[in-house]
Amino acid sequence: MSKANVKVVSTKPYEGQKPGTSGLRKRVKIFQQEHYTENFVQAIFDSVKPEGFTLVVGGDGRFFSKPAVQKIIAIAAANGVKKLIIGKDGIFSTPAASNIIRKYKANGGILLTASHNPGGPDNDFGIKYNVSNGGPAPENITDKIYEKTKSISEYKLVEGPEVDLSKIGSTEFAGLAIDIIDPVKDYLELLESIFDFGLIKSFLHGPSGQKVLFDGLHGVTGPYARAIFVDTLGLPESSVQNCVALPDFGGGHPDPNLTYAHSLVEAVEKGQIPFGAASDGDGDRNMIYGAGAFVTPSDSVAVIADWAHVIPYFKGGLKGLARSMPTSGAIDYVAKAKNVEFFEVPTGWKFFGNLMDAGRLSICGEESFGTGSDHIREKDGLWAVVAWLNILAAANQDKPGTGIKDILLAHYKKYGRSFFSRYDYEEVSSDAAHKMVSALDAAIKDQSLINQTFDSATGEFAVAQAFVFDYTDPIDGSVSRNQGQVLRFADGSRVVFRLSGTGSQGATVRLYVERYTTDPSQFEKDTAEGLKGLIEVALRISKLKEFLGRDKPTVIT
Ligand code: VG1
Ligand code: CO
Repeated sequence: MSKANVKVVSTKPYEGQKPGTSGLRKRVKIFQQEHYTENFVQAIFDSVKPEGFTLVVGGDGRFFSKPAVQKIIAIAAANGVKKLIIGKDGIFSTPAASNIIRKYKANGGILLTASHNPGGPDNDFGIKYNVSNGGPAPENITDKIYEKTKSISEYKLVEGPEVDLSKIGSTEFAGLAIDIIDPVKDYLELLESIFDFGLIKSFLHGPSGQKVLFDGLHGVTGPYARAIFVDTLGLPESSVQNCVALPDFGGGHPDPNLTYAHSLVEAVEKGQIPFGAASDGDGDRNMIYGAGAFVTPSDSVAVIADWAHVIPYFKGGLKGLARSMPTSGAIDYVAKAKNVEFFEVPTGWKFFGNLMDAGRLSICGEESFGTGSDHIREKDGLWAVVAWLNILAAANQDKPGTGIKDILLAHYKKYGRSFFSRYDYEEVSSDAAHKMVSALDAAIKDQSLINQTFDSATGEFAVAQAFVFDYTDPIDGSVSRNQGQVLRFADGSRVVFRLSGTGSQGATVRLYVERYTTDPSQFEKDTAEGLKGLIEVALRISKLKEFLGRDKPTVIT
């Protein structure tokens, strides 16, 4: 491409282009401001120096994706990128994009998603940079990008006709090679290489086969789910619902939990469907939910780790297990029993990548409905769903009729049960949230809570430890501070306070509560009942209601 084609555009920095837990997420209207998107893309390029790079581009197809892809093409061409691999119509689920980066040895990728945040002209858009291992850029890179956004004065682009994203094949734009590819094919091949599809198929079509329902919540997983459940596993069309991907997710909140995935919950309960599942807007989250049996994400990853030997990909054994800090300790017990390394990392999938690259981590998860393994470097919703089907298929070989609940109860019997719940207080004032955090910080600093006993409806809780979670990456030694405030109680229960890093407006306070028990009479109890007293105590210690002026959380998961 001749330099003459490159147009240099003057611009001014926008405030607040700091990537959060998983990329930059803002309202679409913010991204639509003149130069806003271009500034951020140029800041990425100024940070990673993409001359000669092959980059993967695609996302969950939400509103504003297509214009964003065209902008990226024009800016990439001017910044010396060699090739872009783009999903047809600009589509890649987040796990599929991670796989494409790895499989085609790309230098990185730009993912266009705000994940489970609602989409459409009045909702959210997002841009995330992933590196060559297929995972989200680590903090040293996102910090650099943010610094660049604060001083940017110009960006470069090449003007040219829009690239037709709907045609699979190779093309070019001002010397930049472009491959438009099928977003589903490579991902399906990947899952087929991991799981025992033959076993799953014979189970589902056999005498103890269970009805399956997957809900795509109108997110990006629709076409992927159809390829897996209908085309490959031969299930009827009725085994998938809301699987037409829509740019506004049908006006819904594409987050697979008991509150937002009510379309799944209702259908499962109404039809008494033994195996139900859902995924989020960009396909990296999952919820496993059968009639009368909800699997908490913290339990889900522990069960998958415990049953890993039935999944062909893990036949060689497990390298290590991990969870994010606020996630319950259920998986810790599995790691101990299997005698493998265990890691506790800060919230956000980017922290698992180094451990996987170093060959020390096989399976990991987050309480926020994220589960995955080292087959890619993002959490993977459909991977978790098929993992559960693989486990059920194997369990039914031994004992026909085994369902989700039987697997959970057997797990509790073997390892004990961790009750876990998260309360989210969304879009509260940043000021109020920071005041609450400061008050907790002060109490942690002077250790005044230690040995204090708090009464509750379900007994006493004595504070044993109070600390701020800081993390040192065991591979590269990088340090991430202030990753949440933790209170540990004498009976092993735990409460964590953390500010969200994915919200697009105001602040979101998360309260995580966990209580472990080996008492079999509690294994079938309701989570809310099991945690009642502890939640009361957490609210009292933090004075959360007074600080935030909220009587009830926005969402309970
Ligand atoms: C939330 C979750 C976190 C997850 C992140 C991205 O972050 O708590 O566990 O990794 O979302 O998930 P935060 O900072 O808001 O708590 V997704 O599906 O948005 O890529
Ligand atoms: Co997501």
